[in-house]
Amino acid sequence: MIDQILEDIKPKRKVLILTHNNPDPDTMAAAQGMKFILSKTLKKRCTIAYHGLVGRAENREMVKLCQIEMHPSTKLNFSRYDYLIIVDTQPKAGNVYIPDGFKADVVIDHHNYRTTTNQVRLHDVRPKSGSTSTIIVEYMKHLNIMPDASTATALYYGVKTDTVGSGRSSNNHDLEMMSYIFPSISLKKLTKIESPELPRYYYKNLQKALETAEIMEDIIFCNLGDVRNADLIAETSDFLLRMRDIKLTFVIGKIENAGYFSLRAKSARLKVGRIAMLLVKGLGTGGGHMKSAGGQINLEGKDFEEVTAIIKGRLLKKAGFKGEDIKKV
Ligand SMILES: [Mn+2]
Repeated sequence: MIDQILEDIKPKRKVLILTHNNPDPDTMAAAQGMKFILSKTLKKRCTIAYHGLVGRAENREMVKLCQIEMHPSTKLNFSRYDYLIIVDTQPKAGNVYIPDGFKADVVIDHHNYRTTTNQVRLHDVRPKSGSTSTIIVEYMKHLNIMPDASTATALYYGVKTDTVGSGRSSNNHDLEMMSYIFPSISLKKLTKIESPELPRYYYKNLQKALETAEIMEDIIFCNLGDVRNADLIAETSDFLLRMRDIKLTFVIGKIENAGYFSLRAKSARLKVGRIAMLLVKGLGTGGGHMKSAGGQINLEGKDFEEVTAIIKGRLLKKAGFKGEDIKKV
């Protein structure tokens, strides 16, 4: 696929690489990796753009230490670019900002294939891949190029956080790709990325999460209300999932006019990607993988608490929980 992509880009002048909104390490690393490939093979310079915020302290550290140059897409003039690549998401997934009248030329992703993606000329969508970074490293291996230390560290962390790091599904191929770039990574940078200093609001959020979390047998439901960034929701979900005897966590929060939620499971059997879609049917968009999923709800004309109650009802119904005996942490 990468040969085809490179052939297609050759005559183009300005390439834009888009991450998904509120970018995570996988999408940022994939973007940085593609940028590296294009500069190495075609001597092309490209721009990386994102929408939303980089929330998690680890991710901010990664942007800084791996020198990922990203621009807010809302401040960008899309018509200045003649080629658009989207990584770690798909055009109609609901978590990527593309202005009206613009279309993606290439989509590289590892989420479930969306039928609307067949409108994109070149797409490499592999739901079996643990991360999009895995696919990018495979491109590098195929092209016989080695990333620089910053890019390698970013890609390594990208694969890790989407697979082994969070206990999500990974396969041998992901591990093979990690070992391909391992000799190039900076361990010093990686260590710093993995244990950054944390802001005060992180602890405030944690306090709120512990106060509001409701334990219902093996499920935790947590409404954080207003949050500072969407990553805090996913972080809280991951954190609560570590509790003994808990199988599933659902965490929801609100940022301005949108609700965001994160669904996590210890077992891949639960297929939370599908549950996420079901929970927000008619309300918003949701999706994900076997153990990790999320989604967003446009709250214009809707009440956040009402929407949350509907979703909670659906979740409990799906779990077969009657709603009695709700425990606190
Ligand atoms: Mn990913």
